[in-house]
Amino acid sequence: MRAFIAIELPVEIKNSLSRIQEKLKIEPLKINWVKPQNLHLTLKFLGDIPPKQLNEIKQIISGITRITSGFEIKLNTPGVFPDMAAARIIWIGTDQLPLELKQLAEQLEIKLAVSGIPRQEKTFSAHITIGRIKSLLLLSDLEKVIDKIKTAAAGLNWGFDCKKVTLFESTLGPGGPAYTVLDQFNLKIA
Ligand code: 2AM
Repeated sequence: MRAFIAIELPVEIKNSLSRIQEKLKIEPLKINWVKPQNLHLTLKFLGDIPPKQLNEIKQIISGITRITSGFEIKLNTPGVFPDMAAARIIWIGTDQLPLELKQLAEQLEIKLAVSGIPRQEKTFSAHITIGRIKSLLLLSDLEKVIDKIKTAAAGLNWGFDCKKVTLFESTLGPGGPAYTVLDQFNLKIA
């Protein structure tokens, strides 16, 4: 089964992001916009795991979340991966990475690696993917998209309290992935 660990977003934030996506859809650009119900902040992509490993993974997540305090995250900046010249992913993230979030992602990497889950080579970057670019955009078009996100986001309050971590199964289908909650883990009350 394909699985990943993520932070779910409050419905108000999903709605705000969805409104921004709607504004950008009028552009004739080849971008797959992530469905509002699928918007999330990935902590760790597990890839294909044998279902019999699930309990072990849940215990690792539980061990980490139990000793990590909940935190507030402020989403305040759009960006792209890997860079403006070859952008494939459009995201919203933060330039104020909470220490607890950084530790959560690091601990998951370290402890899951012991159980044979491959480590992510890149350092953790807290982001919510909102769109996937299907074919390279002109730099000027991409700059327009990013500017529009900044304008649309100005004045919005995108802070939220993160109190739990979710383990998702991802099922790939012709209409895109469908995510199912496998389990949820409360963070320590701060
Ligand atoms: P991202 O969009 O936040 O970057 C569920 O599939 C999530 O896992 C995706 O939203 C993506 O996170 C992440 N993901 C999917 N495939 C991945 C891969 N091969 N390597 C790392 N992360 C991946």
